[in-house]
Amino acid sequence: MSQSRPILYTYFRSSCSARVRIALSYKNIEYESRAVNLQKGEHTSDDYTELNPGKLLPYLVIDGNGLSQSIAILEYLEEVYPDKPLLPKDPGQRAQVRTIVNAISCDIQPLQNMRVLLALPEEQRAGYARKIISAGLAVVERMLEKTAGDFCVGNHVTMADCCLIPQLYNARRFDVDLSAMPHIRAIEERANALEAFRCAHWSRQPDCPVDLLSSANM
Ligand SMILES: N[C@@H](CCC(=O)N[C@@H](CS)C(=O)NCC(=O)O)C(=O)O
Repeated sequence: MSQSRPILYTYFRSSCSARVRIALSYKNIEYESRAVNLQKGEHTSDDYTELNPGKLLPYLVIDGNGLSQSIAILEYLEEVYPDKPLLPKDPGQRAQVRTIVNAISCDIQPLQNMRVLLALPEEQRAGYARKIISAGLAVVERMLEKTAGDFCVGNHVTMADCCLIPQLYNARRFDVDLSAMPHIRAIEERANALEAFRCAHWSRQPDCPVDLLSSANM
């Protein structure tokens, strides 16, 4: 295994990058951050596109591999760094974790991604994002009624929590009403009490502008 520290290309506000930040921190894998400013379009630069032709964050260089797609990265970390597992042993519970992961990473986040919002007239963006996230999280809340313990599936942190908590950053940014989602709010509170989630929070990233810190609910 390579001796050098992994390098994570990330942006403070990227929820997909946050999934990976949480998993790395939870598994105590030290890494270096390289900020790529989405607002400035740095993800479309030639240098970044050479790494990740998808022009999306995150991108992780680890053990001689260059990996894109946050869920593939979570699966890699789970396979190669099995300590502090992010998947339960029981196949049924593993499927529940992956169901929630997919509900967020396939059915919510892509619909409210930056490139999608930028395709809309500016005055429609926030309302559209709020609607998509609200409807998607309502589905997740229904799933959690059946699967949750202290966290999304049972009483241990899993990949599902690595995906849910960053999606809630976006929910709060777009003023989604979470009052009818008690499981989601309880899991958020428990997760945010853990150092792995705290240090991965958008407000704790070196590239987070100082003027946004007052809006951080941490
Ligand atoms: N399926 C990809 C999605 C990655 C993604 O959408 N990343 C966002 C930030 S969270 C991005 O880079 N957006 C730039 C854009 O929309 O052009 C993954 O899970 O890694």
